[in-house]
Amino acid sequence: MTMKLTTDPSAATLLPIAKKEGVSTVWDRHRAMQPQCGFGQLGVCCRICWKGPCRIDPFGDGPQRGICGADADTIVARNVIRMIAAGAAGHSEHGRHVALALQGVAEGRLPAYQIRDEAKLRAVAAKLDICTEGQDIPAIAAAVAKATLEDFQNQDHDAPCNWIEASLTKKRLERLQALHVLPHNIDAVITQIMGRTLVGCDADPVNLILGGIKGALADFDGMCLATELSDALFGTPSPVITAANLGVIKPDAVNIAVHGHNPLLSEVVCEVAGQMDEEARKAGAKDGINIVGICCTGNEVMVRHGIPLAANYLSQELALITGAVDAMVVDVQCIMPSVSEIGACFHTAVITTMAENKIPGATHVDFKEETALESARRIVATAIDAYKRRDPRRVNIPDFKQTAIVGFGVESVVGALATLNAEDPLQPLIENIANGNIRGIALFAGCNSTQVAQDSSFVTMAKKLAANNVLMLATGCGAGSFAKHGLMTQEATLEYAGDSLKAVLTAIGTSAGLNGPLPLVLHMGSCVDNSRAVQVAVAVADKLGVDLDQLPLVASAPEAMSEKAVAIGTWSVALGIPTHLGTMPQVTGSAKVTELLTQTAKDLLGGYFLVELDPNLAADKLLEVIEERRKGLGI
Ligand code: NFS
Ligand code: SF4
Repeated sequence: MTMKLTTDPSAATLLPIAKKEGVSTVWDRHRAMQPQCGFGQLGVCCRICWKGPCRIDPFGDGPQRGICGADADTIVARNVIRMIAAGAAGHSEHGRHVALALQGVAEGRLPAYQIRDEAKLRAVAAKLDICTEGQDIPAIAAAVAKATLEDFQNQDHDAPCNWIEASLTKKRLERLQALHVLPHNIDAVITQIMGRTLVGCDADPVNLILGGIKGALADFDGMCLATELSDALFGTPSPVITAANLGVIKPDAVNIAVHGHNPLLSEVVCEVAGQMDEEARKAGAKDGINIVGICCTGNEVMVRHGIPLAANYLSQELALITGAVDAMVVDVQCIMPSVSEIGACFHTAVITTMAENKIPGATHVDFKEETALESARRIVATAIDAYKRRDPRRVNIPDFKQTAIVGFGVESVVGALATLNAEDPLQPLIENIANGNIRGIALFAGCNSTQVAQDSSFVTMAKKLAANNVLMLATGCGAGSFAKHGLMTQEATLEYAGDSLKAVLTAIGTSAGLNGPLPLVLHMGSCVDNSRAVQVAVAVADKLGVDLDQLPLVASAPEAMSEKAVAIGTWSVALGIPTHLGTMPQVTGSAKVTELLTQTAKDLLGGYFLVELDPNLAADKLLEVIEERRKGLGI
């Protein structure tokens, strides 16, 4: 294997140390896994029942049907929509926790939480058409929680989920309704996917994929509510200057890495760490407690509080190999099971917190919203304890960190634009798109994957799109890539943006008081915060009286790997957005499913998947798509 593994500069320091310490990393295991199974890669392996596993011969010589008679189209479609169901389950379970926490706060049951952003709560209530006149904050919170939980309970198939109805253009809702893909109940839709993909059920690939699209839209619903209710509880992001990459770990502090996804855990850990700082100093850490983020939890606390980001997905193990992380606290999703073993090689306490997400070898501190403060205190105390066992001779913190200006929620984007036109904040954006100063907008999302040299596709594509005057938004591990590589800085705008984009970013940034341009890529938050980008797009589309599939808007997940990314990509397509994938989706064993997702979708929904593994060509293709959309609008 001569492929470059990662472009993250920290790895150059830490991979040799991993080798010396005898610690295997994700890249070692990737190498050991070669060659990977071709049937799996094509999506034609079926393990849905115990007559199998069955696999379809892609060359046409061997079996063309599984033992039950399912062909490649059925098998591929079933496999991919099960991925969507899993992704939607992850996001909406996260959303359900937040909604239940909001309900608990409204009822005064959860001392660890409060409504930190009342204005946001009121805005959410208005969005959901909840009358707030004369109501106090707990009553509004209760009503918002109730309307949200209906999205998990409604049994009327003809009544779409509340959040999706409140979050899309009218035209898009009509189009999705006509295809019968609007979800009425998140849980029911996910259950239906599991049920229809059982042995001997739905075998029609088109019908299956439509069911998958409905599941993906349930995923979108879950994300919208997770994002907006988290803002009400923890604050709406606004621009903040912070830093990213492993250099944010401090040698003289108790370093606690918060990792996973749900802000319900990390917010309380951050708060309690502030209260226990003195204890850390007493234990000898002269810089007190230093919280750093990993993956989407990292993004959540980064955009809300400016907590520095240590790592995105592929470098989570490297954080431990620095030998200076005293505790890694995790909740759900994207946590490599290898972390407990690596933690044990050092002094690091790897702490799991969710009853349904444990890792052998890790310490488990059960985290419940009702007793969140106590659990957080136990977690921080465990970190301080571990710090005392740290071996300074084994500490290797790479000297890499980049400044990152982050925290661009819808409100702060609109707020920045309002400094140019208070009456009509979207006008400056629309004007600059119409006159071509901004050619289009690209949303970068999704993961890292060992199929791609870490971060390289994100960075290559962003530089090219920037030079061609495309405005860029980012979330998730994509945002982490850009932050680590210095593309969320004003300097990056000056260096990489095309002239007209640079002028627009400078005008907005200067008038918003940033003393210079906006950063080259705007960090909108975690993966669930992809809903923020949709909100901006919907506002623009509504103002122009068009639908989302007419806007010069594209999405890209150049290093996707998670089932959650499959769900997000699919709703992005369903909303009418051309969506690039830079890793090979496991569907190409069925020509029919591939055609459905990359071509037929375009007629049905306006959006479609565009697969291109070469980041340079991918950027070119997205630029072409943007120009085609501009032409359609006559601009
Ligand atoms: Ni999204 Fe976030 Fe990262 Fe991918 Fe995982 S952390 S929810 S799934 S790997 S972007
Ligand atoms: Fe094989 Fe059919 Fe069972 Fe799948 S469902 S494993 S194709 S027999």
